[in-house]
Amino acid sequence: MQAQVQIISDGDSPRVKFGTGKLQEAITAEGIKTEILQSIPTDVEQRRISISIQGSDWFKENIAPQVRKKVPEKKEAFRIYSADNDIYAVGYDSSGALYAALELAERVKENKKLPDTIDFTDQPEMVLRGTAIGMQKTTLLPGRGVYEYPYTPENFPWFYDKELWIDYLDMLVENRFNSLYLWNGHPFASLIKLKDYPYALEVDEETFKKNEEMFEFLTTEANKRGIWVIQMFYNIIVSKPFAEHHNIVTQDRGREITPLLEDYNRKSIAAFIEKYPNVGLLVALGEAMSGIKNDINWFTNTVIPGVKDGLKELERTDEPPIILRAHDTDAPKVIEAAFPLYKNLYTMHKYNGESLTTYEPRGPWTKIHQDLSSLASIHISNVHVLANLEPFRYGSPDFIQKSVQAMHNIHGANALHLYPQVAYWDWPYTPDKTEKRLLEMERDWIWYNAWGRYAWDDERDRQEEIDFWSDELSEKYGGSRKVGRSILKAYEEAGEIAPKTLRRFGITEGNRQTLLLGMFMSQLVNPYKWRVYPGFYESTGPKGEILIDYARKEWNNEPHSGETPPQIISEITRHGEEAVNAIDKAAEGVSENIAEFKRLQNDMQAYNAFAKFFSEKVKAAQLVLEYDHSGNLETLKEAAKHLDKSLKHYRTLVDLTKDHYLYANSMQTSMRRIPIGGNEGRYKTWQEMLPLFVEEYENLRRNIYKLQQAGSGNIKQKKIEAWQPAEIELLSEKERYPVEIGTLVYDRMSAQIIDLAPELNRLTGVKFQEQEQVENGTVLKFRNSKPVKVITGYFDSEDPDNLVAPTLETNAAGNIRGQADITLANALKLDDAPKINIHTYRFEPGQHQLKLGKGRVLILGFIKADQKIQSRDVGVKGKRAIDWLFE
Ligand code: ADA
Repeated sequence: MQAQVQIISDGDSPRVKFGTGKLQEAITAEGIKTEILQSIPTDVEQRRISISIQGSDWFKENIAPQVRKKVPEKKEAFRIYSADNDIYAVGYDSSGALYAALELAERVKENKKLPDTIDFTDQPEMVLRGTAIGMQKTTLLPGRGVYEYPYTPENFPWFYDKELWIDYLDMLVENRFNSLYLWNGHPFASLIKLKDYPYALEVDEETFKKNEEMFEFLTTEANKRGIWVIQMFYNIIVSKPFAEHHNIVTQDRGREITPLLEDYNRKSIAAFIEKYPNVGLLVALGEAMSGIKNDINWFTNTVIPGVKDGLKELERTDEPPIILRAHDTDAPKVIEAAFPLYKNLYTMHKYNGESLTTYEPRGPWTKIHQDLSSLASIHISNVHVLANLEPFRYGSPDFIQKSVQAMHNIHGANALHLYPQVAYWDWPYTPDKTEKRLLEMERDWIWYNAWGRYAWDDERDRQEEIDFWSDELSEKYGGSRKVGRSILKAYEEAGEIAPKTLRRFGITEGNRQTLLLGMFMSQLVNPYKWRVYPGFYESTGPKGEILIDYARKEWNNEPHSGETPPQIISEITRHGEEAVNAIDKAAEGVSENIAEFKRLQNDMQAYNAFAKFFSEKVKAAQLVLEYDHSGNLETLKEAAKHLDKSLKHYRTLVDLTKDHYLYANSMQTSMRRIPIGGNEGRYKTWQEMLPLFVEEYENLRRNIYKLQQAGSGNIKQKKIEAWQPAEIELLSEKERYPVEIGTLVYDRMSAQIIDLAPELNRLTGVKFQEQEQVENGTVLKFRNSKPVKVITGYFDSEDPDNLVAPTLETNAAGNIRGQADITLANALKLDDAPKINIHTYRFEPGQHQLKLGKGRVLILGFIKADQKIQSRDVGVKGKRAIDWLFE
């Protein structure tokens, strides 16, 4: 039979060709016979569809001037129109033509036929719309640091699975994503060989070839779909064999930039540009280096020259974009210093940090976005690790649409970079406990659909959006539009819970915290002991009060302002209930994808149980804080009742998750600290957490009992033993001092110890010169024959002359010696100094150098590493924190 429709397109453009193929598939699926031609025949009668790029040679030869219509002059824009009986799908560029073909294919699918007449123009708002894939794993590889994962089939079997890539890339193009980022610490040693550093390569010959082949495959397939592949890397990391060869470490935040590091990295970057000319670079000047001077130096003297060297080899005179992340650096300063050398710089910054918390961002983090978007032509908003959404299903189009609006209107961003909704560290899987692991791209289809849809156009009418999503959902799960509407409601109600809870009660948006596992009472009543991430409260939500401020104001009868804790707990419990009601209502009409629907339903129940658990806990915490002001024991007893209730809901959460989830958080290392350390992959399920929450309840009960026994007097505290000091050999020429009342820790009278925690009584400190520490930092050299912990005292203040304690939000390696948590809060009092918190660094036997950044910090001595030490708030300065009630 003769073809009924002829599709005519420019076969030389891979994107046009790909779009043409997809359109043909859609038309053929409706039983219409098609043929593809390369040029427009003049003598046939069939209906013709041409797909073309406006202004191209092909266009000029094939599209008659009288049927040409204007396409907006914007990258990726397109117009589809009919004239006579023919259809013209014209793109401003090849991506525009691709999208025109796909749009037409979509319409054919929907209406089961080609349109009779049409004139439709479209163009994207966000110019880059990309997704992230972590070439990373849930745990560290033996002997390697964070982000150090060579590209090998053992580490990433899925990376070599071409079918999986095709599915993923198809999903991306369907949602009109046009960029794909691969994240890794130091990818170069898996992808290029250097003449001067042959030993740097960290994969075998066979793997190297496979990697070349996969990059070729991936970039070619991506390009067909209008997708630009971008490789991300962290600075300064070197490969393991390179480090071993030169007897250095692979990464060290405090390291100096040496000619060797410079040369190796510059050559790596140059070779990468030369070999993979279509792959972009995303640069993180952080984590494994520090100090703005170093950052600027590295970017301008190593990264940019490396890119330029590569371009020169290729005899290219254009400047492909280099994307700079604002993470852990002062990006506006770096960009300003780099502009004279390289013009085509894009910037990127995290949207709400490493969580999704608000569409009303403000504060210092918004300022970073605004500064960057006013400097660079393209500023990308990065929806980074979704630490507060793991592991349940998230798909609130309403929240997502408003977030994209905030990216444009508040931050000035014009591009999006999206992380997977869950399990970034475990891609391509989800944490669902199913017989066959679910693929994240499939489970979280709505996540990709929604962000892609609004990145393209965020000004869509809400009512029409409700209909659109209701239809999408009813198509997926069967049932009427009403059924779809109920599912949408469930998603949107549940979609408020984690954002609201984290921004009002969390310690950090960073993946240091896994919100949905819950929080301890101490974290609610004494959050600063858990090191609230500076800027978090001010940036990631509307103005409001955290619980301790709220309780104080209540007690003082002061007016409240903004979002309050009681408001949020009443809202989240309502959202939880509404979500469950809506999903249960939908359940009656669902007829397809039933197993997945049940999992979704279970997630809604889990969110509901979480909201109830959390709210009861907040009520308890509020009463505990009230007791702290009033001393009324009855209030504490009330608190215990709420805590008991919260446990009941937590048990429900355990029941709902134990057969449904493998874990809550995909980063399963000691970088996870809240609610509790995730060392060796522990405490990643609700079941594992439950006994700890029971214990804190029992501790409270026991302490109430003791308080009651003591009548109005104070209860007798357990005697606290001093930590056992350890023998070490100090290799730095330094004076030592006994850590006791009256000692001077610096050479000035006001640096005198006037009170201290009994734990510190037997220590012998190491004296440093204050000015020397502020200007050059602290270096402590010692030798030990048994494992020891170095006891350090960090000043709790914003004075830039004091060293900031290790911050995991910008330094994922900041806990490799167990130093990230405060071991003793408020543990030492000097005559004239802020509170001092104790952090400890563990060292195995050997010779060591502890290098700390610039600023005051106390080295209070060494203790035997394997003794049991209890973390607590000592309260030597000011009032003792109330969280002792839970110890
Ligand atoms: C933090 C976080 C890491 C990673 C990093 C980044 O250090 O803990 O997991 O996301 O930020 O690159 O932004």
